[in-house]
Amino acid sequence: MTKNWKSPKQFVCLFTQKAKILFNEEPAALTPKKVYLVLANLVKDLIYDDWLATEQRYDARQTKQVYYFSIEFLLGRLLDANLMNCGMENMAREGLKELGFDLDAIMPLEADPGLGNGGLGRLAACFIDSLAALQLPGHGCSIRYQYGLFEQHIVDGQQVELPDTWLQDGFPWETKRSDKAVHVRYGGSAYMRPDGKGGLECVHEGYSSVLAIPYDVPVPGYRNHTVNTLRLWQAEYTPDGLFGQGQGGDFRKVLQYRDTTQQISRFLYPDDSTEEGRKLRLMQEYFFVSAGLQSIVRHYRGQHRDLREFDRYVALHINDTHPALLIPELMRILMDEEGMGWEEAWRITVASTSYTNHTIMPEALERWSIPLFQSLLPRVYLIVEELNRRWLAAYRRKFPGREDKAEQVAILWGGQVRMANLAVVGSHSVNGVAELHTKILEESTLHPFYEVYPERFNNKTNGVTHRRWLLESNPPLAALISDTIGTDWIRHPKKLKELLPYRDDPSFQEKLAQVKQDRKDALVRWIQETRGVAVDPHSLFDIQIKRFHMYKRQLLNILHVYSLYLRLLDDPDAVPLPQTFLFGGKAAASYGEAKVVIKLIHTVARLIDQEPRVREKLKVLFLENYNVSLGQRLFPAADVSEQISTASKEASGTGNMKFMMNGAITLGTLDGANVEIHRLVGDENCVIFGLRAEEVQKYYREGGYSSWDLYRQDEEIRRVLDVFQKNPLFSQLYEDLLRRNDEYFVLKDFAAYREAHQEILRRYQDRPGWLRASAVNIAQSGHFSSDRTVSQYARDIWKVKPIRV
Ligand code: Z16
Repeated sequence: MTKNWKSPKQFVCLFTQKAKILFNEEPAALTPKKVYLVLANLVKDLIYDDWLATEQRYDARQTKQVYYFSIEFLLGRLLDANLMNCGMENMAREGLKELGFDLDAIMPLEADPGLGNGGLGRLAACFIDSLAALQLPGHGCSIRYQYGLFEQHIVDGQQVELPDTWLQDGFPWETKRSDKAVHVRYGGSAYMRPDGKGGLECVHEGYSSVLAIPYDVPVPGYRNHTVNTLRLWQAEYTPDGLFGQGQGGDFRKVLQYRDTTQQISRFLYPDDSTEEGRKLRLMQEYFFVSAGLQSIVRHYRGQHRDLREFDRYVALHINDTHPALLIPELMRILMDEEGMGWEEAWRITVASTSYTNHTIMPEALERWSIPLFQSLLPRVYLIVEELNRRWLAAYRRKFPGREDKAEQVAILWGGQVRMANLAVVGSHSVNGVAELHTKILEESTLHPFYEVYPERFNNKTNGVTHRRWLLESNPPLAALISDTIGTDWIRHPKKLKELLPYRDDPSFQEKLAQVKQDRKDALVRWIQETRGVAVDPHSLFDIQIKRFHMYKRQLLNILHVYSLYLRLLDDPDAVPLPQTFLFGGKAAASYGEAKVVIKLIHTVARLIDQEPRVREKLKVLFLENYNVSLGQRLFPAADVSEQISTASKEASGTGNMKFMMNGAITLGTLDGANVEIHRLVGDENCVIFGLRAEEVQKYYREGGYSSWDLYRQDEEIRRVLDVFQKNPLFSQLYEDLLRRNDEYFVLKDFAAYREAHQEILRRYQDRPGWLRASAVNIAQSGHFSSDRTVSQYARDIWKVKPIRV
């Protein structure tokens, strides 16, 4: 095996060999997809030696390692990223050229690994990239879903969900490790009995067991020989997994067991899905947590003698509450399998575990019905029950007579298991994902816990990997930056600040303008080729791409576009320059209102396209199936970044950071990390509008405002809402805004939003001013690299240090 490709010639030789091994074909006979597969396998060969060496080094140094548990890892394509990290992109390009292939035509053939649905999953992917880049010993742990979130098609302006068959042609980056399989138990019954030594022991019997098989994906650092691991677990049926009943001859039970088992790692469920699939989702959560922990403890046992030192060598992180069962599961392993007592096991569990909260939306805080939980996980339930008993007893001693408060902090209450409370009680660190979000956690959402454990709470503002979102997605901008300030910013993104002195430099501005135009032209060509739609590359590109959710207020955006349409009908000069409004994002299959907003966007788009007086000035385009690879085309082409959530609702946002890195100007509310973007770039370099978080929360406390009054007072709002007459479907939105009193303050913020857009147009017409703002945003975006975020987690929470390989 070779450490590196020394020349394009050697590449051609290795490629030819690999094509023979994999497909028994000459390179010239390969289909483009096979070219991708051969190349991916060659790149994996490059990584293998370092992968093994990294593991050996961690073991030899007995270093503390982090395991980041997340139910999603939204990786995006890996060929480009891996070539970049190995520094072999040019060699591959040259070599392929000699063989008659074009690397840029091959890369889009890779299916997007769709193991996530939005911000939380993409954050996890950025974090493992940064861990490896910083040479930190940290690994990901998740599920190998056979189908990702659905593939979104638009039919007649409406979202249609098709299965995302990302695994169909295989996933060349993974390695199956059957030898490391473990068993995960479900069902049966559990009870305590005397252990004959004066104590109690637990008996768990009649359970079924599922085989968990790890598939490992290498995570290479940026040209540093560190290769960490993302371990994805797949559920498999085992003939002897069905306790007792298989032999009894009830074959229907056996078949049913086999079906359920195979369902466990079949689908990724959208976060906000309804009843359907809830039980499977709970099975999934326990599945990867139990499998992951068992393999971690087994590895630990091979390295160290004393399990009481577990927390010195292992940090376990739970990304949102989905992996929170890690807490009772670690207790189970330490007590039932390792014979530890409750106190000692609890000390180790809390000392090892840390938790990140990603939302304050009450409906997104997970709760499980106790009967479901208990029947599926009887042993784990006993532990949660005991934990709840001890925790509430201690809490009541501290706040005697305050049952109102005890109710808020209980883990078991009202027939439900509350996962957020479990996560907070069982972790030594609880963090929010932006300053404002952490403040709201401390002051309201998790306030009763903050009173007891103020030292556990801390903020870690999100970040994104500038390697993927700038270096890989926007090569011309990366080249301009490197020509201007050198290449140090790639390893030290804070150094992007060295661009600040160039913000008014006419020659720099000229080049920056060219780069933006070049990325807009590329996007326009791609839209023309793949969607058959023409877009004016010289119009202002205003982009909102993210999951569809009412709090994110795509509705505000499209209603405003409709108001522009109405104004242009009256006065063709009402808008000073042509604008293109791009939308992208999926609505959860069960989220009716969000799907109606998608339909509304298409309706407005059609109205505009059919109106000659308007279509020269306005264009609305919904790009279907928004995913990581589409994002990589869109962020670089944006002039304006729409970040318009109802203040207090968006925990952080991370798209806002990707736009900023690519020189777009934020048009946003003071919500999530927008607050920090605004503080860094100042009023001159972003446009802020709307209610502040405190005002929103005050309204909520006082029962809201009257949207009817606003409707009566504001003529433009009245005219705009007549768009709802176009289709009876939209009556639901009308209900939301007026009869149900505009929960997300769409109408309340409308006038301020209109003003903000006018401000954007004024600024855009001042070219030097706009380019300066763009430069300042790029220069300040280094703060939002996930390298900064992950270093803070490593130092403050995980206590891990870099290890050179
Ligand atoms: C998710 O993507 C987020 C929160 C959540 O509770 C569940 C999911 Cl699947 C998002 C937040 O909405 C977003 O503000 C934040 O930037 C992102 O998580 C990463 O922290």
